[in-house]
Amino acid sequence: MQDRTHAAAATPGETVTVAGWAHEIRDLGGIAFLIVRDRTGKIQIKFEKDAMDDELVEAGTDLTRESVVAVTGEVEEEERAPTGVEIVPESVEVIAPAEPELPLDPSEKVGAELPTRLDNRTLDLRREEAKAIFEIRAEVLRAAREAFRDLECTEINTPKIVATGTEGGTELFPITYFGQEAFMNQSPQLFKQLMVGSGLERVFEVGPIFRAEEHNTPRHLNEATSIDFESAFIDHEEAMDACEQVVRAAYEGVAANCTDQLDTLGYDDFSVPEEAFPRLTYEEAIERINATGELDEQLVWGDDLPTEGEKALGSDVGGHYFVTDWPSEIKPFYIKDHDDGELSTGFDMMAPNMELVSGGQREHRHDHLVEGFEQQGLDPEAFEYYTKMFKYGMPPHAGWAIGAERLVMTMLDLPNIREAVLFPRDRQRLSP
Ligand code: ATP
Ligand code: AMO
Repeated sequence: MQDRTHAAAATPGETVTVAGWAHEIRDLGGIAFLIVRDRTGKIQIKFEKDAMDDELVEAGTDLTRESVVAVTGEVEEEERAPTGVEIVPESVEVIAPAEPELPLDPSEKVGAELPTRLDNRTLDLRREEAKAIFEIRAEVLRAAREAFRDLECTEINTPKIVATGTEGGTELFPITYFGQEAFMNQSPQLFKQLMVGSGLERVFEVGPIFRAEEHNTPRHLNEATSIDFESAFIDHEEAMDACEQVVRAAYEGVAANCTDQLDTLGYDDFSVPEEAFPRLTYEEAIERINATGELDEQLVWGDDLPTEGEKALGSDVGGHYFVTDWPSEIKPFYIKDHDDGELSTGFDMMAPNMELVSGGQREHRHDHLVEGFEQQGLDPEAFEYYTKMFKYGMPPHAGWAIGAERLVMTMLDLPNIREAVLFPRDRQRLSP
């Protein structure tokens, strides 16, 4: 619509056409109001029955909520109107009527249950709170891309249909690829590493990852969005610096550009993490978890950190932090060990009660890499497309991946990761 004016831009004295959804219809007898909502806000349309054509009044008041309408009229100042202005209509057009029974009412103050909302995302995202989350998510990705530009990265896109998995064999989704076994990719890991050996040197990707997670939890998805970074000629410490830079940039972007959305969600104390994220070694982490006394059994060297332990340590530390120097045996084959072989350069970043990032320095020496495959029970031949490039000049390199939904979830303290995905994929949900 060429001549459309947004609700928030309607200025007294002008004759405008607003178009949007019938948010609310209030008939008070001699006077009736239609509230029209668009993405910028709401505006009141006033129908004074005695002073107006019956047809016009009927068009504007005898319609169902959530119908799409276009209203033309003069904008007037009106103290009693919710936004201080209202439109005195000359014409009302119902462009797309809505059925009277809505599966979910966007104007209801109390929201519907999450499954109903997810089944009707279009209507759900007419609610300001739900919409605000996705506007913030978009800002997070915009700010992250800008931070990657500051880091002089090139954005890449890698295949999502692949021949091999990388993050442990049990979590793959198998598919059939022209009669051949294939999988949905769990991570751009191997491809991003191949690119640091190319002329690009430093890359990032924002794209889907697919994991046949066993558990249905509030923080796992079967299709998630991974924000991946990989760079030649840096070590794990510099990778953690870059990670901190990108996460902080995302918070800064939201603080600067999403004040309305934060208001809508009721955050009056949204803050950008100021301090450098502490870097605890794995050994310190298990000692501190054991000292909280929150676990029934004490952790011993070599254990992965259990969810309860992560929570206890998160409350203890209080903000984002890294866990470094993990035992080599519990990190994947592509992570480089420290010289002693016992400890790895792998790291996780916690935010603070759940894992947000994994990364590390990579094994770039061909012979060590092939040995690592064998130690993990993987067939190096299946990965030949990857390992062979390590024979032709692969620089030392490091990188990491942030789960975009976890970043939004932890930033906004959302109770369920599904709040941060338009159309989540979980064990029960394959559509919409
Ligand atoms: P009439 O306009 O013919 O007198 P009425 O008696 O139904 O019709 P009012 O008494 O003016 O209407 O108002 C009814 C209610 O609507 C009152 O509570 C009034 O405060 C409110 N109201 C009137 N005009 C507006 C407006 N432009 N915006 C918001 N609320 C209004
Ligand atoms: P990892 O498997 O730890 O590491 O994944 C990185 C980050 O991605 C997010 N994530 C998920 N989010 C929601 N649902 C899931 N099922 C899910 N799985 C992962 C998390 C997690 O921290 N290749 C390495 C990264 C690297 O070393 O560069 C990897 O995939 O936020």
